[in-house]
Amino acid sequence: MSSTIPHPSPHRLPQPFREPPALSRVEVTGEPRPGLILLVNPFYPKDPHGSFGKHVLTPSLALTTLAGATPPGWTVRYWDENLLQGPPPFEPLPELVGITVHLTFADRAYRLARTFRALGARVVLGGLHVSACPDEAAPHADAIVTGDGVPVWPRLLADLRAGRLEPRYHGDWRELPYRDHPRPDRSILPRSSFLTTSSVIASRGCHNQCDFCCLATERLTTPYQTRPVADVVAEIRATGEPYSVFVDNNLGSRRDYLRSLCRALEPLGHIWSAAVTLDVTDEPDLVRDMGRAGCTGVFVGFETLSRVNLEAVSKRSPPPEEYTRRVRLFHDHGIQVNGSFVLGLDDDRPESFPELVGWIEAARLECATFQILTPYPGTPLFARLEAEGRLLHRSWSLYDTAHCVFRPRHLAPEELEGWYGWCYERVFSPASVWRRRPESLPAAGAYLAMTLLYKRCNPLWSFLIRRRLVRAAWRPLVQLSRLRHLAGRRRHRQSLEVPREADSPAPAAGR
Ligand code: B12
Ligand code: SF4
Repeated sequence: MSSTIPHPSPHRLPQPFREPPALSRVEVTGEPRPGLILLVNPFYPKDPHGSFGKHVLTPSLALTTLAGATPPGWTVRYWDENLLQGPPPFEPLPELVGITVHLTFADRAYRLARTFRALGARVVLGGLHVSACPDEAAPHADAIVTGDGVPVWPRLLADLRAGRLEPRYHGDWRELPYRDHPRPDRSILPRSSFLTTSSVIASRGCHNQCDFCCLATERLTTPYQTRPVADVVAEIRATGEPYSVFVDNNLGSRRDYLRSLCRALEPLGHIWSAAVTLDVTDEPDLVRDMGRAGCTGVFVGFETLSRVNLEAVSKRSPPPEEYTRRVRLFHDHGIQVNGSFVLGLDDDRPESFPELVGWIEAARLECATFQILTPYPGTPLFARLEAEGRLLHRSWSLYDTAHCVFRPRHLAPEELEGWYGWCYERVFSPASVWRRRPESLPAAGAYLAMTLLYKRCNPLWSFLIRRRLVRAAWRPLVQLSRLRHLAGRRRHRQSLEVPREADSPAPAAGR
């Protein structure tokens, strides 16, 4: 084990990104207002190594989905504490407060629940962490919801009206076919606070089952399901946004579905990004279709450069020696790549991290996201590390992928955290941003503007978020990207001069 622990320079984390808004002086005199529902996304501390802008790109779909499933006769309000506008409004006091809970902000969610209940509101908790650890969440709420919230929500509201709210509800993932789910209600969102309110989901589940992924959690293992393509496209159109983010865990899990989606999206002239697994590049013409359909960026879980690591976490993925060629395929079709990497897998050693960053630069990944391996409760990884006596604690707020919460095989925990900071510092440095610029000049200009705003402007983000200027700041860059993408597409088509039916699945078809 190396004794050299890298010490990345300390980052200042402004107080609003570090601490939740105070709840100490909450006083409410009135009774709960009948029919008023408040949906809350609790505060979580931000990672000083990452971009603060990341948290205001798109809203999570959990709360808009519940709003969409709310029957008539209720008024729904939305509050996201991460938008830095203070704690949720307590006046008028809602009849019901619904809080979404992830493990990193479970403590904050419980604190909010306690406060609202003390004032006389009823509180329902749901979300990933409630599904993973229902017994922990139950004492903090009047009711908890595990599994799919959509089929349960109208039932729960009817029970509340009838005065027979139950302490636990479970939504089976197959209870309501995915095609029959109501559309999320985005009218509750503060539009100016997000880059785009068009976060969209088309599928759930994944053909892989990596042992660290939350999809491997008991009660969260969803059968693979897709929404009808026409519904997804109509929903995107209705948002009126130029840019959408697919929040599917893996939009590329079923390639025939992705292909149909691309064909239906192409005429919209819209741009979008999505998480896909690298194996979509098995079919180069699918990547070409993605580019033509407006895909400007993909989030790809490469995870590691080590084959041993890939096998150990049961990730079925193309081998690392093929990564560069496959990245190039995305680039050839105007698609930027944000690579996601898990640090601290059992085959990782101190020399793995400089090697990884070296590869990221050589392959010119436009963006990289690092996560320290984190055992989410209920996953096979959690069970394994627990059985091996390698878990350091169960302080969930530190299970945020920026802290090492287990004993890595070949590194000390603090050494791994040091390498994590080092990787971000290197990849966000001006020299590295420059080295990874796209080869074409216009693309490089857009990339540099976006990257500098996203990665190098954390003090500015604090100002933009508080003043609700996020959308205004991003919008010109988004429009520019869209116009550039459309122009590129037109040039591409002209240079090919072959009708779509004649397209060959060979890589050359997209060049
Ligand atoms: C959008 C998103 C973000 C956004 C916004 C997150 C936020 N909290 O606001 C951003 C980019 C900021 C983000 C950041 C991070 N994220 Co994130 N993110 C997502 C993503 C892609 C989509 C979330 C979403 O909209 N899902 C769709 C909704 C409909 O599903 P859902 O939330 O499960 O809700 C359903 C049920 O759970 C239930 N439900 C949910 N809430 C409630 C509440 C009530 C009252 C009821 C009744 C029911 C209910 O009903 C809903 C409908 O069935 C998910 C992956 C995914 N596809 O879910 C990852 C995911 C949630 N993120 C994850 C992680 C790890 C992170 C980061 C730590 C990553 C990082 N290294 O920075 C940070 C930390 C942020 C944090 N502490 O939350 C993990 C969470 C793992 C875990 N076990 O907690 C996920 C699952 C990705 C993954 N596969 O690993 N994320
Ligand atoms: S490929 Fe990605 S989404 Fe699928 S199981 Fe693995 S980590 Fe989860």
